[in-house]
Amino acid sequence: MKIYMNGKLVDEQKAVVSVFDHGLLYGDGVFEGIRAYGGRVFMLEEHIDRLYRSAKAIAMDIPMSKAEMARAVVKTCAANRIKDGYIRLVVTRGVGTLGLNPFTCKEPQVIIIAAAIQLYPKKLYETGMSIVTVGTTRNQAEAVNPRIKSLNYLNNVLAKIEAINAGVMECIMLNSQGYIAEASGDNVFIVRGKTLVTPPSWCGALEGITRAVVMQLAPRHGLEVREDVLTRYDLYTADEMFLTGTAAEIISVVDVDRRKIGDGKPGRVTRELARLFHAFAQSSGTPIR
Ligand code: PXG
Repeated sequence: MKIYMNGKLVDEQKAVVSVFDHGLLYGDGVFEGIRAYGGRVFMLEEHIDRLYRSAKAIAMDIPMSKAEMARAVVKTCAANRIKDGYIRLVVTRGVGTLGLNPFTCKEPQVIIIAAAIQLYPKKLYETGMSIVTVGTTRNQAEAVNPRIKSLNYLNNVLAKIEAINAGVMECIMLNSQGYIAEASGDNVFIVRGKTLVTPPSWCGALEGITRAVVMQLAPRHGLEVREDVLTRYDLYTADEMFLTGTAAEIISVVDVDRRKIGDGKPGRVTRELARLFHAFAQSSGTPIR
């Protein structure tokens, strides 16, 4: 496998990071997870825009333009003959001293990995997922804003540990006020009749790209979409519920905290949206060449 590192494609064995990189020492950096479908990179511009917003939010200047970054992603996919895959784009603060001061770091490190995708088990897309709400609350916007896709994912890792210890693969994180924020690595939607509702980013949600695609597709197919504050009441009483994410795509949730959502089976609206999403994903994107 060839890895893109700071302008060069290097062998996997040679793609190594310094122990003095603040990405390692402090989780100081930003990242993106991107998909390729049928030889095209899906929503590339949107991912790159979010990466640069995350970098700006942590006062980090990525040492290349957005257009150069897009070319680097495509080049890395081409070098690894990726048609359908998962791309991890990482920008660390770079090498500095052992102290916290990010301004000792000379230059951010840009790393691009293009590999195969690891999804939830296929069966889970047919049966739907069981999830739980967890005690670890989402980071407060005044601390590390959840809109920043930073390398510091401990908040989500702690939530994921709770989920796995409870015997499920994903969880719902609440914000410190008790409102639904998102899942540990996915956004949340509920379906009420012909309306989709998802928490606004100020409730503690990442502005997910898959979430944005769903919000674009739904109104073209007779569904209304709303951002609104949600509580656990809204989840437990929803007709349907699903999660969205680059890796997960659209996955139905059939119970939360062992309470059945709707009739406990993947709902009609969720299945239709998943179909529309796949059709859209297969028919758009930046060609890999
Ligand atoms: N919320 C969070 C906290 C995320 O990390 C999403 C929502 C979905 O956003 P997109 O743009 O992908 O639709 C993410 C992204 C994993 C994993 O292993 C998941 C993400 C990132 C890194 C790892 O499950 N999801």
